[in-house]
Amino acid sequence: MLNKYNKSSNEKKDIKKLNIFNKNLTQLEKKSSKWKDNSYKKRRSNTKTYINTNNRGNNRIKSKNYKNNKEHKTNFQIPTDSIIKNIYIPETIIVSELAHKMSVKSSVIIKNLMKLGQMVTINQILDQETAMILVEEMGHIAHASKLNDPESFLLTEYNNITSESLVRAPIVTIMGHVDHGKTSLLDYIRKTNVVFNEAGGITQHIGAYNVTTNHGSITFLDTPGHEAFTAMRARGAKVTDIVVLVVAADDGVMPQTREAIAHAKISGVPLIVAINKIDKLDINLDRIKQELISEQVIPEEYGGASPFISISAKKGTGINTLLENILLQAELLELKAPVSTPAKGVIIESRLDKGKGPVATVLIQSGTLHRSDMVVAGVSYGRIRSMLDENGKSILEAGPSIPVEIQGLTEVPSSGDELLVILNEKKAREISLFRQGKFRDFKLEKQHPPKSENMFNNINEKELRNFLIIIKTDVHGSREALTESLKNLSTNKIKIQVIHNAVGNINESDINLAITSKAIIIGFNVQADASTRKLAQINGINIRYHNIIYNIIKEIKSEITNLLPLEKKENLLGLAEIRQIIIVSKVGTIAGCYILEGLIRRDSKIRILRNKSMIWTGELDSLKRFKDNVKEVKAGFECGISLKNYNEIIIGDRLEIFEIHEITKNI
Ligand SMILES: Nc1nc2c(ncn2[C@@H]2O[C@H](COP(=O)(O)OP(=O)(O)OP(=O)(O)O)[C@@H](O)[C@H]2O)c(=O)[nH]1
Ligand SMILES: [Mg+2]
Repeated sequence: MLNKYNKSSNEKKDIKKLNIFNKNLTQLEKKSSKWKDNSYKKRRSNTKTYINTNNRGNNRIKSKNYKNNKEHKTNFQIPTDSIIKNIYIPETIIVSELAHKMSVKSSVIIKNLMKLGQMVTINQILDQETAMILVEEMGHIAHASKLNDPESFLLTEYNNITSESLVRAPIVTIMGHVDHGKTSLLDYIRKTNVVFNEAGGITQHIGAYNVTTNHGSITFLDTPGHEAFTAMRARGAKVTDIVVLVVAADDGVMPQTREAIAHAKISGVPLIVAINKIDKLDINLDRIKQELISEQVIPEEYGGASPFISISAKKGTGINTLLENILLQAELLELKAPVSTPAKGVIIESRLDKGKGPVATVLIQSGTLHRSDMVVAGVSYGRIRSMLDENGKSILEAGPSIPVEIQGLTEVPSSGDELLVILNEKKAREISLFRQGKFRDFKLEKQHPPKSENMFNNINEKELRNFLIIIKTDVHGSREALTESLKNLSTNKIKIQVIHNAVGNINESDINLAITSKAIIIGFNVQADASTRKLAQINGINIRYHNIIYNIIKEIKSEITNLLPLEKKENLLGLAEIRQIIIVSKVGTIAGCYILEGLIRRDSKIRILRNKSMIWTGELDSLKRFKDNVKEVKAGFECGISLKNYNEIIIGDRLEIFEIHEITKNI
């Protein structure tokens, strides 16, 4: 058709235009970075493309013009069927917005999506992929918009800023099983006493410290060893250069030792083993080495990659050697980072402080963070109001490998979120708002699972009981750890549902949620103010305050154990044989029995076996020896029994004598 029209017009001029147009198209194709599917090219070659210098992009008018022009042959214009547009699509887009971008009515989009098998409404949010397919189907060029990608924004905006990479301090994560002495080791190195102030003597947050040793500067991340904090350990291993695995000489390789080894392996970082507590008596270093070797952690002395250093965090033995080894490894890694670029870092921990607002610990990975910098971290953004080092001292800037506590964010970011300095405040707000929108959609989707799933839940509702919990914690990391640990206590009979979890004190809206949902509230290192407490009291809402994670887990575990139905267990007591049948008027049939094994009790249950098949199960009505009622008859004796509501016994029947125990199920 294209040729036909070219033929019927001022050919030379049009062919030239067409060439230019096609050239532009090729260039656009090249620019279309993400969308490399060639199918759209095929589709586009099928699309009718005419050139109209007077094009306004309205298909209907255009085709009408074309018709009219053909008929009247006056005022001739080259008809145009469609115009190819470059459409930039963010990660989510509302149908009406997409229609606007494509200069068509929303109904056109809805119809086209229908053809693709999707029923949507005008206000529906489309994901990027669907929107891009639709755009391409409609003959336009789709581009994945990078509006929400601050890194690419940074790259494009600041790629002129080049900065020399300088040597940076190694980031060393201390990992290991609970109580193996990780915090004590850091306390010795830092000459502090963090362990002393820890609730229950266990670490429940990631701590980040930069230490200047005699051998050089090192940044340490102290991770918790309790099993509940897997996510924190994984995060610790992700941002680190080196893992120091602490193994207590008196305990050896334990579950979280293995977990730490796995984290180090996944992250592909070198592992240094510190065998701790060597000041203790009765320890066997060879045994520990062997245990580690069987976990594929091979000491250097056996040709492996991991230095094994024996230390005592209590006495300070071997710690110098450990530090030397850390810095030696760091040297081999040639750790460098640019210093004078806008900072990039990772959120290690975050919390909502009553006075200060959102507070986050950030580990700077490259560039320098300045007080008053505008930053984006996850869904939050803001200008840094205050910056403190790990000792609470105010600082003005922090370079690579330095952990700092920052204030000034609009919201509490999540641990693990990337922090980026964005010089343009408007852009920072835009990115944050965009992410918040996406986050809301994601949350909504989670709250309203697909219908089929709902149906499935209903089917099981009768057997499944829900135990609803609201969790409020001081920091993001414990919120995550607690939520996961408690959810994992669910059984096939009781489902633990954390209906709300957030960082911050318990407030009235938590109580209101608990009232409507009948949930219990767990406050971890947080409080409730007087009015909240009163509201809870009036409504009989159960608030549990805790500061040690394993106490919460223990408490909830025992509560759901009590909710579980008791399990019935049969206990075989003995075996008897019917040797005589006596029918007594008004009393019924009495069986004269001989107890072959075990015993029979008055409250025993009986199963009658005839020719090896079970014919009746029930209870005793009476148990006698001679004429006396008795409580129990043992093997080798005879007795007379009558069965409750059953008389069809015959000589030779065997009786299995048993009792039922009700036991609490363990989870
Ligand atoms: N004898 C002896 N005891 C030690 C040594 N190092 C630590 N401990 C003791 O071991 C206990 C646990 O030490 P922590 O430093 O809290 O252990 P942790 O690995 O940080 O524990 P979590 O953070 O809870 O996983 C404390 O009572 C310490 O005093 C050591 O070298 N020798
Ligand atoms: Mg600790």
